[in-house]
Amino acid sequence: VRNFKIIESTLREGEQFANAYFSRENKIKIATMLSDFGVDYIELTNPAASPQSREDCEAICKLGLKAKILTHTRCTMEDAKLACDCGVDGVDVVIGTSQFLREHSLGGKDMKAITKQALEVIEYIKSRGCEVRFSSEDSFRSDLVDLLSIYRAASNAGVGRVGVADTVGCASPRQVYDLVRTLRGCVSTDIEVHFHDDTGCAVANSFTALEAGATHIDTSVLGIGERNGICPLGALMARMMPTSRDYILSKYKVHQLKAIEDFVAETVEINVPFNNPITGFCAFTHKAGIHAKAILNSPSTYEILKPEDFGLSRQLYRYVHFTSRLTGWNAIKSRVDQLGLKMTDDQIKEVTGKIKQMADLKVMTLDESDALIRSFHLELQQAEN
Ligand code: HCA
Ligand code: CU
Repeated sequence: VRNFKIIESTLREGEQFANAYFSRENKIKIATMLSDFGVDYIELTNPAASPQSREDCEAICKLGLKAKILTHTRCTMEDAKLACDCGVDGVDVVIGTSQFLREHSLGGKDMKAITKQALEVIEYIKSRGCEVRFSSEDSFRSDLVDLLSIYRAASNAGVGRVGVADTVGCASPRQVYDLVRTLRGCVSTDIEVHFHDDTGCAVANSFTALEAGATHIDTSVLGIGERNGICPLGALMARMMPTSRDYILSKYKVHQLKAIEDFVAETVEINVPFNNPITGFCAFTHKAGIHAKAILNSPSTYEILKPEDFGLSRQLYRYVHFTSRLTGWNAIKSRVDQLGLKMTDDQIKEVTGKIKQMADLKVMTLDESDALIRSFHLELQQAEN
């Protein structure tokens, strides 16, 4: 899988995250960082949302970033007009197609009325010289015939991309594969996908969509978005590395990922999750004796990702865990070396035994384990003299 594009929606979907409040200054900083990182598109909140949203959208369009600027609107003429007036490169329009949304959000509109409305809006945006993407909302709970018909109509009307959105996060990877594959056979436009993470499948679904022929993936930094969010940018990078490392490294400055995540986390007042791919605090920490031993010989034994690829130094990350009942003597041997002490293998095994005994009784810190090693070493020296 390669040649896909990223539509980075931290400044749209991400603004729908419960904790998100982005000042103009922070929006500009995030957009600039993302553009430098290499994302292809940056999607901004609908300018119709508020006067500030509109002014911020205009300001970001004027920055002249490398990434193309999109905004995201309802499928109405008023929204479309306002969006085009802001100077965006493209407009992502979306309209509900599932029974749920047509009944509860769109006042009972039928597919015929929805299609007619969509075609008018598409025609208008094109006439303004902007790119246009047409997406259904809640695609996976929509009728397949309805979906394919409206995508076909949008494609005939000349949209550049059609979008599939798992608005409620219900889709499984296999369903995603089937729908995207089917759609791939029906339209010749690009295909964008947008996956919510309610059931933990957003990254897998994004990857599977690419395998099925999708061309554009929606992400946000740390996955922030409505409810528990969408496919995270960093996790997608991680997912692509084993299969497309050269492509990813040639296109995206992945060593900037940590700085971007840290900045967004700070802005929306959250911590980077402990189990975050790549940047979680223990993403490259090895604990069990067997793991630590092998890692010390060769990291690739138990690591599919290289921290160095992401500009993360081994020193910064607690690479081997030295202080638990699972710690093996090879790990302690490397710690003894790091501390600049000299011991025989038998002595190291003995002190490892002491660490394990202590770790059975309490949670040990690195300092405590180091102290234990040092006092053991001191006793050895005293015994010698
Ligand atoms: C929503 C809209 C959306 C749109 C996705 C898209 C969704 O907030 O409900 O236009 O690609 O998840 O359906 O984010
Ligand atoms: Cu969404």
